Amino acid sequence: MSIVPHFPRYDSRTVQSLDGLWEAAWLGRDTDPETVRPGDIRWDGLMTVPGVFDSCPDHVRKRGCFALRRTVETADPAMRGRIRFGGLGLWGRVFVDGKCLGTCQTPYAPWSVAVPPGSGSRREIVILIDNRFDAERVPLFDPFFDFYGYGGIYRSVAWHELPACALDRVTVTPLDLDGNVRIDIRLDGDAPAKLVAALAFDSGEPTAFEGLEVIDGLATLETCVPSPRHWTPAHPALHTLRVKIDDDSITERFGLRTVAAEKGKILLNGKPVKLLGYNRHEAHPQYGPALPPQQLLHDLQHLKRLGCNFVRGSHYPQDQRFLDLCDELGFLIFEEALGWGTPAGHLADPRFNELQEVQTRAMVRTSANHPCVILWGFLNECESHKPESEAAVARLADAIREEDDSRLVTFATNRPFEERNYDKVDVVSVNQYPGWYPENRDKERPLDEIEPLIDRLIAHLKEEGQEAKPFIISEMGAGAIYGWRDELEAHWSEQYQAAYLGILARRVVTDDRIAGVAIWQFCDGRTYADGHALGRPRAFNNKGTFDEYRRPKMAADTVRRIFTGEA
Ligand code: ADA
Repeated sequence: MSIVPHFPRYDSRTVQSLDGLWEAAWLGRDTDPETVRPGDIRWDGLMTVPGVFDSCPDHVRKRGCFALRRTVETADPAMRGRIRFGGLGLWGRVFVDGKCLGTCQTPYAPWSVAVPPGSGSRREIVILIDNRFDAERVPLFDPFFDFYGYGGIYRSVAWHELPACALDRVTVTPLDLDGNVRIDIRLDGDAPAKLVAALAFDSGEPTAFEGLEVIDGLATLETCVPSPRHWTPAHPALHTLRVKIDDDSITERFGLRTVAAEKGKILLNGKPVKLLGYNRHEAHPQYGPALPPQQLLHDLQHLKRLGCNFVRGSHYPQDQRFLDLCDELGFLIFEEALGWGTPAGHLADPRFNELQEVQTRAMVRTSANHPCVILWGFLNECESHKPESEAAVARLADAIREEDDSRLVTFATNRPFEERNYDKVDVVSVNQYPGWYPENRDKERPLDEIEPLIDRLIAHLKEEGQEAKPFIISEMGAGAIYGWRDELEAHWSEQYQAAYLGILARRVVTDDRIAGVAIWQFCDGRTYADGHALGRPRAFNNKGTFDEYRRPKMAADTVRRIFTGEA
């Protein structure tokens, strides 16, 4: 098992990890980041990368501008470079040797900046981070999102030195279960009209492909993987592909499996699979979204023990290290672009839609080789009952299918009875909270709302002509305060949550019309620290089956017994 460095690997170019300690400076709550010049900054602090400044003791809960600085010694100063970020937020700007090279407006999404050659081998990198909510600067993250919007570098950063024609990524798309694959070689830089590439699978000898036509930096071919092994949750076999061109090489890891939707079922390698799992935020009360690798692994180990095979990566592109682990442990993943409760006004805004498309394409391109990813999504709980949603949803669904036609497209709706976009998805995903946010507050036993609501959903999908599509419950759940066990067994008690998830889990495993569930949610997570926190005791979303330190509540055992078939 290998977690660092993750794939892809570039073994014939210089790559340096920029993770570690950086100089730092807090620039204030009122600073306009547009006016900041690196030469004016007084460096008086320290910060780690990855890391979020607003969880550090000196800056907890501050919103404003923060700067980071370090140098890198390049192996060859004449070479151009690229700095790759796994994800940052909420807004970031990169300067190299005092020159602004790029601005990131897509929180959590993979992102990179091109760096022209410098005059010497020592390059100075300065990153500005801003975590203020700002409709202009950060249109994709609204203050009403039900998870804390941290400021910092969430994931690993690396410096690459690039030849004139470099390999960006190579995507391997399984075409069938016999090992036939389509290979897309994406170049970065001066692409030739025809490409010569040597391809070697696993530890095999390279085979040369000559005269590959390059269109817009992309060369495509089809071939067959020797000794193909299928990737399944029970036996997650993985293959590697090394591609070598003149001055560069890349090793990608992939899995051979197919995904399809048929007669209301999700088919993995042609066989129906029921998705049993959780929504998971990348969150920890002290590190925010910058989780140490050990935590990523622990989270998956907890989920395995519960009998889960599925995670919805709510509500943003996932950490590549996490997806590497999911590939290795055999989890199935619903990866979605950043979004939460998007109002119709945003959905009608061209700039918002443009950035949505940018982050969605970046997510798909970056995660395309992970066999664990079977569903792509976006715009969690947008106002999909309003006409403005139609073009926005169509645009993202089309963009995904253009990037990758080998997975299923979905998005989580919380307007299932007024939904206007069922026609655009392969899988219907519904978020609902019967028995938690009650339809009728006077009802003596709110738990009795759960099953009738599921019945209504299934009947409604049939009326809408959506019966043939797999239907998953992409969110449902109840809050419980860790340690609060009470004889009334009311809302917020561990008993109420355990009873709730017991009803839900049992219904999902026994009902053929339900293709899967992502319970809301794996663990408690920080959220609103303002007036919205009135509905969120402790300023946490407490619907975790585990608390924020991953301590199990009563419901963990209930779910485990049902998902593992013990009860
Ligand atoms: C929504 C949303 C989640 C969370 C949940 C809740 O469905 O998608 O992020 O906010 O509600 O806890 O109410």
